[in-house]
Amino acid sequence: MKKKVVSLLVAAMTVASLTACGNSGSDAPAANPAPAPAESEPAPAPEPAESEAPAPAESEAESEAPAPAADGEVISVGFAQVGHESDWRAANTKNYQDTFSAANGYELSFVDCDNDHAVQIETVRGFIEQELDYICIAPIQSAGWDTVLQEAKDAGIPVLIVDRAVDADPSLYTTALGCDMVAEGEAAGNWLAEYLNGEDANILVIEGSVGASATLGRTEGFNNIVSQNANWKVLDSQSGDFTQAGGQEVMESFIKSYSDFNVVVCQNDNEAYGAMDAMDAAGITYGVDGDVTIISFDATHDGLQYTLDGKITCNVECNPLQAGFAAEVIQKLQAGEAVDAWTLVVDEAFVAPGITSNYAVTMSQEVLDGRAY
Ligand code: GYE
Repeated sequence: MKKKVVSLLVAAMTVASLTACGNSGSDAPAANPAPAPAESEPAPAPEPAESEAPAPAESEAESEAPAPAADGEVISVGFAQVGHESDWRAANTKNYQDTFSAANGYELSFVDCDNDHAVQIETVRGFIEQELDYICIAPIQSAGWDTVLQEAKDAGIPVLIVDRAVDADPSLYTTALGCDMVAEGEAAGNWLAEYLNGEDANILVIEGSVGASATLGRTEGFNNIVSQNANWKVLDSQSGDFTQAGGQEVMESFIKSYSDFNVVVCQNDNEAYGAMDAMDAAGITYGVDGDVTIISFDATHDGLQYTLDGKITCNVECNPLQAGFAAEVIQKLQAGEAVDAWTLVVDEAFVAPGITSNYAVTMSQEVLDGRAY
């Protein structure tokens, strides 16, 4: 079907370009696009640098299944997904496939881009050639998007940037949605400062994939807090590519190079599983009763099981159930309504039992039982 949304998009994009200049206390908008209000709402006050997660612009992440297309017409949606690197990604993919189902009135063209930026660009080009109604992109890396986004814009196809952010002018796409990665990194750092209570920290960081906004944002946010603690030292920071094998490999090499560390930050749960395997093999103890404190991100079901078990001491959530937001945007555009430039998916942090924190929820079996991913 062809759209009646083009003129509406011009209005929405104007809002986007007017409102997307602030951010929640960092200076890296690519990794942390500022939450933009709906047209009718006042702009949110900027967050201080050491803030906790910013106030949500939108509702809870877990949304109901979307209503089928109002006019009964099938809506074609292309989704250029990052790949299949992690449990988080698997949950995110399933959520898109469930949400953009035929029963809900969609025809989803799903492409797993296997963490290859060039493949992802060509995938988007293919969606443009097929004249799909909407394109969702979960960007593998934040840079290098201007040309293909311009092509989509020229073709009049609305683009939703989902999960991760792009380093491109917001006028080139319709809307963006996802978690605030800088705030996640700051939450991890703030929790650590509270937990260590003045103790020295010798920190090793296993980063996510190079150039991904999730990596850039979590690194930046955590470093914001490192710089406030004179007795913290980041000994090394290397990419584990958001995979278990990558986390294990990086941790093994860290163990060879460093003998005196007491904190390991893993930028997702799968990397943490690999890091724990490497420490087990080397006889290094970790967790609330061990020598090394592990911080992780994602807070997937298995990651939170390790948190409940006291192995991962703090786990900062990033909710992968985001497809409902994308469907909501598409339904609004279908109805000729304006959409927000940015939708924040809200998340929180969790800590092992026995720990209380101003920055995180203490883990319990109930929390784990309620975890859908
Ligand atoms: O943390 C990681 C995944 O972009 C937020 O990508 C996402 C990250 C998530 O591979 O597990």
